[in-house]
Amino acid sequence: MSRPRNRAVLIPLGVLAVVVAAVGGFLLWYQPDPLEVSLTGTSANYTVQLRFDHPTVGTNTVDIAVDRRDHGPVEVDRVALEAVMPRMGHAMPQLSAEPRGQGRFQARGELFLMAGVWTVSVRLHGAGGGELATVTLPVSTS
Ligand SMILES: [Cu+2]
Repeated sequence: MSRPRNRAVLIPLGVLAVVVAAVGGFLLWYQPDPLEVSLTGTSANYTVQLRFDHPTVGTNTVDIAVDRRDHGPVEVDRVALEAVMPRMGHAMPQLSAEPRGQGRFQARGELFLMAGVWTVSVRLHGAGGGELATVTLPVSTS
């Protein structure tokens, strides 16, 4: 007469199997892009998040999210990036970002001349004047 006891054990095991399968499936499905780099800088009034699809020598795509530190309305209508490599004295021409609405911008172009550590200055222009946020990141050759 051990049947009821077996069933009491089997049901939790079944639930466990479903949970394990769900978690395993999620882990197989969720693979963050290993080349993507996300960095956050701050200016006087804004938090600026830069997301590089792959910071490399050559053409880069950078998604820029500008949010007010006090959560107020974003009054930035123009954003430009300037990359420098202090160690070797390299400075790249300014790269303008395209506005995508609601404090979101996208820049695409040549930012880095060579592999190594680069500093990117984000110039924010708006009704309230100009502000600057800076991030530093390693850049690879490919
Ligand atoms: Cu160099």
